[in-house]
Amino acid sequence: MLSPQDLNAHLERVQRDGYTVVANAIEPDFVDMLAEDLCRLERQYDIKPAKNPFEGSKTVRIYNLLVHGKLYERIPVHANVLPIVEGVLDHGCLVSSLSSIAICGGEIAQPIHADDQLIPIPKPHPPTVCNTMWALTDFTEANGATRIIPGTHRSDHSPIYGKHYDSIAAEMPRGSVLVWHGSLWHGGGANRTADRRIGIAMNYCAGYVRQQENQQLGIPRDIAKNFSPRLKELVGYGVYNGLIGHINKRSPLEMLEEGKEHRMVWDL
Ligand SMILES: O=C(O)CCC(=O)C(=O)O
Ligand SMILES: [Fe+2]
Repeated sequence: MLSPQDLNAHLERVQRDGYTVVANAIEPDFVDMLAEDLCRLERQYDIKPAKNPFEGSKTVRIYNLLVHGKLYERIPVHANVLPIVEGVLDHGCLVSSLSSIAICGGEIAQPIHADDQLIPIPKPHPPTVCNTMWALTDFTEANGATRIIPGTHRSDHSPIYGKHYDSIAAEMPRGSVLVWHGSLWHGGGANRTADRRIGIAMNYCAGYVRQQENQQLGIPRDIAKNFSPRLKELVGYGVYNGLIGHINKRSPLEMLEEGKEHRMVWDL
């Protein structure tokens, strides 16, 4: 569990550098279970690299992980990571997307980009996106650790797609989590080893921003109904500031929890 001092130090780093690394944030047995289950999904659904310049030609990505079992429900709410994201965005933040990214040997570096660059508002701006990368293997410069350019979250523009920029590798041991401001310039690294670099991309956005993966339509209601109360809010069944996301002045939580009423902005 993060101490208040640790939390503050991480928030200061995100503000100053655009990123922070939470070393050994995830329980080793949880890391094992996730790595193993991702292999199962890859086999079961015969998932292959997407083969486009952004997602790579030797990178296996599995999206919408919250439909694939209880194990994944523990990711968005993890106590060593979520408080940092809530500090960067606020408590009304949302799951924007939850996917795995396994970079296989021989993959080239992903183009440097900012995860919020398709949101057309002038930069720099307060964080509207806060993304995290869980290391399920060690992340090294050789195996494709995420490349980052510290401080670029304060730039007045996004990087030019496809252009070379000098960057550093966010190396971290297995079980660690990289957290960054959505405006930070970064990209997946090249993998020059024979082994996979496996990560979980646990991405969040502000409660007033559209989620990248449509969680309310992408997760069957029968699955969302059994989520923890916090996870229900995080996937979008809450209402931001008592207003944004309402249905006929009622919280969408009432779609999952029959008979329960939730306070809205009009009730204050
Ligand atoms: O795989 C990585 O390290 C980063 C991936 C990434 O930044 C993205 O797909 O947006
Ligand atoms: Fe990215």
